[in-house]
Amino acid sequence: MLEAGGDVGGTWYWNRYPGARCDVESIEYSYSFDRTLEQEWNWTERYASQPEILDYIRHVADRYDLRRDITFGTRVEAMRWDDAAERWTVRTDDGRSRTARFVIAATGCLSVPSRPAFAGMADFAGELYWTSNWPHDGVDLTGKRVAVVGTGSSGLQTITAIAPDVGSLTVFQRTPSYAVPAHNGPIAARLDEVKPGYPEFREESRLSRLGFHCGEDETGYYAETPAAGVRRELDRRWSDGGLCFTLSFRDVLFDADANEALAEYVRERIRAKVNDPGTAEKLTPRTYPIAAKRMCVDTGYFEVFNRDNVSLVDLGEEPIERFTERGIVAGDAERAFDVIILATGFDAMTGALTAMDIRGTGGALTEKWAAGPRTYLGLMTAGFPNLFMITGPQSPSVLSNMMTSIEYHVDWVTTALEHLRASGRHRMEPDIEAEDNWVNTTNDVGELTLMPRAASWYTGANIPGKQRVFMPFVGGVGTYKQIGDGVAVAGYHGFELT
Ligand code: N01
Repeated sequence: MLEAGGDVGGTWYWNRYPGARCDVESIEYSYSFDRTLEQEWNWTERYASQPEILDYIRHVADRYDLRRDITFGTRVEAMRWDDAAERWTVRTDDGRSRTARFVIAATGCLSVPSRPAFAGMADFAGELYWTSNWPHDGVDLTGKRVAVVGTGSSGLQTITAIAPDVGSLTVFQRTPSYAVPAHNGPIAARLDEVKPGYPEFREESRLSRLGFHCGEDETGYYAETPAAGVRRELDRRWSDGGLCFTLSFRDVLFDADANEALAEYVRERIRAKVNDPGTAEKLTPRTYPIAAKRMCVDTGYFEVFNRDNVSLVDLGEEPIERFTERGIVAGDAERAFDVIILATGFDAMTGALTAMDIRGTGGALTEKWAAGPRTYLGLMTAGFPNLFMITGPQSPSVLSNMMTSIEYHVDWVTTALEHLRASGRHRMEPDIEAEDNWVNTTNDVGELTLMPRAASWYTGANIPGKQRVFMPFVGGVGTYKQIGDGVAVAGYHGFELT
């Protein structure tokens, strides 16, 4: 195993910014592969904090003695397929090359930060940090004049956490986010409830739409629900908290009226939380359907703007012109800062794969994917034999509980490798026809929804020059599992095994 980080943890190793926390419930966002492990570990909160998740991952690495097989601090730069030898040569940044029959790219969906180059950035004399690569020793922000650029999940959590400590906080917002309350809290009672039936609970998650429980069976259609019932359901989902709010009705992602009802409900809540009507309006999302960009889960984010030390800059009105030695010029004003924090997101889903120079039987992956990723089931791509992806593009991945989706892919790949070995074969690759069909299927299902209507990282819209195409499979985790299981049972239908 080759790992760029200095230790295990991936996302939770790098993203150590203040307030970092998972917005999938800890009871769901954990490994299910070992029943003893899931019984032993006790989460403390409904939504686990970054330090607690990192502790958990370290515990798992120690418990199964995984570190002995991991080379840390080593980044893969290039991979080349040798068709005669039927092996990959993998070159790393330490100058070494290794060969392998099979390669599994478990490189993450949100692991390559997007780092916009603002003019004059190098001139800034204060401290500059990226949430996606936060210093391990932490940063003392007490009493300082701080700017945060970016108001996605990372920005929201950072802003909420640091506001009480900093001298002043200026938030630079390009697009406001829809956010639902977390209602975080202790979890002991819920753990006692779930643990005795954990295997069944996990199986339900694997067959659900998002890879975690959202009471889907009780969900109706907005179009068939009377106004009072709509209100009751939204109030109930809001007081439950968390991402399941987006599953209040089955048609939220398909029916513009249903979507607008949810969006308007959230806007009303924002207006109720923010004292100054002008600031509330700026914080109110209006330009894209709710849930078409990744929803945020917040703990007092909007209320932060009622504090005297917090102000909001709407980049629509006052675009960032440049950074200076003292701070940031936006609109006509230069604002001075001691610290600038950039929470500007990631080159999502394809970024980690295209950052490596991967060459298969017919050329480079970057060329093959120039007009968007092309995969079969998000697991493999034709022309790149024996290269598996974990939560690759065109699988549910980022639209799901990543733990459920990661475990499913790991199991699927493991079973495929066992099958190859048992049948005396050593090469696997998708048929181009199966791949084309899958690409068309994921695009068609995506187009049925409102999701492509937002300029989101799901479509690559946040990366200048990246081809805009809706990348995840939106058909749901359970449906995807049924398809993936069916393909395997049918002798890996659509794959060529030799
Ligand atoms: O990144 P983002 P993130 N000038 O891309 C803005 C997961 N996650 O790190 O919306 C000015 O969402 C950009 O503006 P706009 C989760 O899946 C989970 O916050 O593109 N602003 C946006 O506001 C999440 O969705 C958790 O107009 C610029 C922000 O920066 C995903 O990771 C926590 C800009 C980027 O938001 C990514 O979240 C954190 C520019 N040049 C992350 N470029 C939890 O589980 C970008 N922006 C809680």
